[in-house]
Amino acid sequence: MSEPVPVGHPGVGRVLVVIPTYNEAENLPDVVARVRAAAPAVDILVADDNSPDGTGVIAQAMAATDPHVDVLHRPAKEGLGQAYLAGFAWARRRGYDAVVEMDADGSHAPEDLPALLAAARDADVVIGSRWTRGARVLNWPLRRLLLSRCGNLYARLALGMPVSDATGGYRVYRSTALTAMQLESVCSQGYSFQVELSRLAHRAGVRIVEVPITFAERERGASKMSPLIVAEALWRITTWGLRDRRAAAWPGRRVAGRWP
Ligand SMILES: Nc1nc2c(ncn2[C@@H]2O[C@H](COP(=O)(O)OP(=O)(O)O)[C@@H](O)[C@H]2O)c(=O)[nH]1
Ligand SMILES: [Mg+2]
Repeated sequence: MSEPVPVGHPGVGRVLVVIPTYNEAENLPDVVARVRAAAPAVDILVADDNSPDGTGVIAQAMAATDPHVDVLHRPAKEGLGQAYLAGFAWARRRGYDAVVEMDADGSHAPEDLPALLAAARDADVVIGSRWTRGARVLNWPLRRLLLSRCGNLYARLALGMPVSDATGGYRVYRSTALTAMQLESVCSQGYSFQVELSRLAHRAGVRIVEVPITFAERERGASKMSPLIVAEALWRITTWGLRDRRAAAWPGRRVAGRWP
């Protein structure tokens, strides 16, 4: 009798790369092609928020010719966090063993994906880190560098997480970890989603490892980062930090209300 053929990625299983998009028509075809070349066994889901530039139509055309590519058409722009939650739910319904978060603009090199998946063999969550030894950040303006460094420092101090890049968005989550993290409580809309999931992973006690990546500023299209997104992250991190301190000071006392 022949050996069963392993499905998906060795040691990890079936993997879905979720790529959230809003106006990434110039970038998406290249990124999808690079993912397919770097990791031929993974599947890709483009979670598009009805981009006015036709990104969803381009994704649909790619899905029509490649069985490894699918599209989730969402009716309106609701923020990165909500697009990812919809993508994770899509993956769960189809029984994927792990999901990957990856930006559509080329900042997250698909060529780094095999290293992230290799690390996932011995971890529940793998964070592609810009701020560990061996990582590189290319062509980012000083303003963004400072925002990322200060944001990470603040998140680490406020939330007490041993994670060097809690705001980064190039990650692998095993499905079992997502279940343990209880995503029903997630309330972030923008980029604070990454910090929120780092916090939930830390609190759930799952194994988190960081792998150095080469992060490069996008060459085409515009960033969707805005002062509102920064304000949401600042407010949420501060509120989580205060709640954690209150819970530590008064163990057993229930904190009223929904998590911020
Ligand atoms: N579906 C969806 N994707 C989004 C939204 N906002 C940003 N993105 C995507 O999230 C990724 C990161 O966004 P980007 O603008 O590059 O952020 P930056 O790298 O921090 O400047 C890209 O793939 C964007 O297209 C959104 O509201 N909905
Ligand atoms: Mg970007």
